[in-house]
Order: sequence, then structure tokens, then C-alpha cells
Amino acid sequence: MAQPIIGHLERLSIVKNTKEMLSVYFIAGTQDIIEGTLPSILEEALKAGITCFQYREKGQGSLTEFHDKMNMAKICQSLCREYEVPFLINDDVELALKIDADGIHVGQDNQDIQEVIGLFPTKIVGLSCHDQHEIIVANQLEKITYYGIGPVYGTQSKPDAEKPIGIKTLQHLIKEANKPVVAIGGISTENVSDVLATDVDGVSVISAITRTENIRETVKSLQ
Ligand code: 3NM
Repeated sequence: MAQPIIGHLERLSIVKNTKEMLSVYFIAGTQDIIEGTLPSILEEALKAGITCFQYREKGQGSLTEFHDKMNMAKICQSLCREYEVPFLINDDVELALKIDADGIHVGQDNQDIQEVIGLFPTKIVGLSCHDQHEIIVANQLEKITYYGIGPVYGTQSKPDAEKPIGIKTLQHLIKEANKPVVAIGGISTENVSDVLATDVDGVSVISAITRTENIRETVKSLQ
């Protein structure tokens, strides 16, 4: 049966907003900060024009106590609100619900994606995908907002990352995807033009922003 016109228009507007949101998508947690603090780096990145932030407290050097993570998440959330940028939480359903984040990003081996969708019916839900099979399965689920596809290149920020897929495979996987796509993994100001030459909707970075000497210039180059 044909969709009612308003439903179709609403859907188009959600997709348009999602694509804009994915343009320069910054991810970070305490473990990624070399100099300064996460809130100070985040605020500089927000001023420079990032379009989305994901709080990802994970791995060596990360905060482990729920209370500490919640306090940090709240500080980052209020900065994102000030700059009207969506604030997402990586993986931690309990934290995302508790602080009423704008959404959640999960990997393939985190919580069951159907369950996550059920817990966040009106929020942004992002899913990491690494190959064609994962995309074909995820394409069946309407309520996923976007896919994070990668790692495109080798990454220092995720020790357990999969093998890099490269640009050709990225392009192929984007064609397979029925949702907006943000590319991830090893993306820098040097290689971003190759990534943006695909049909990707945006780029997602940790170290390009946390390790740069000039956040403003870096964010501009990633746009
Ligand atoms: N997820 P950087 S790669 C968090 O492939 C994350 O799913 C990946 O950091 C995936 O920009 C990655 O420093 C790390 O390479 C991205």
C-alpha cells in the first residue's frame, strides 16, 4: 500500500537531517585526550563546527565508575545542547537512558540491536557495520538511523578494530546500505578527500581531532 504523503515527507526530512548530522562526527572519551580535558577539546570542536558528538568511554585509560562517566557525559551533553549538536552515547544503554541522550551508537557484538531499538523508539540509533552481510541484515530494520562503516584505514584508537576495508569496499558497502552512512577508522585531513569522493554522508573521527594542533583548521578540512 502507498505511504501517506506526510509520512513520506517526514521520512525525507529525517534522512536530510541525518545526513547533515553525519557530516563531521566527532567521537571521544577520556582515554582519547592527550592534552587538556575532554570538555575543553569538545568545546573547541563544537565552536569549529562539528555536527555530531558521540561520548565513547572505552578501553585503556577510560573512566570505569558509572558515577564518573555520568558526570562527564552530563558536562559533554550540556555543551552539545549549547551548540545545538546531537549528543550520542556509545554502547552504554543505561547511561544513555539515565541522562536522556539524543541517541545511542552500538556495535554488532553489543546489546541485541532489536532490543536497543525498542528502548530508544524516538531517538537516534546508530549501528556499526563492517561487511555486506551485516548491512543486509541491518537493512531489514527500519528504526536504525544510520550506519557507521569501517574501519576504512588502520586506526590507533580502537585496538580491537577489524581489518581496514579501504575505499573501494567502502563505496560498495554504501551502495548496499539503505540508510545514511558515516565512514570511520583512520580518517585524517590527508585522506578525507578520498573518503568524501565516495557517496558517504559524512566522516567520523577520534584522533584527527584529539591529536591535532589546530582543531579549527582540522574540522574545516573534514567538512
Ligand atoms: N570504530 P580514529 S574504528 C571507534 O571500525 C571506532 O567500527 C571503528 O578512531 C569501527 O578516527 C574506530 O582515531 C576508531 O581512527 C576511530
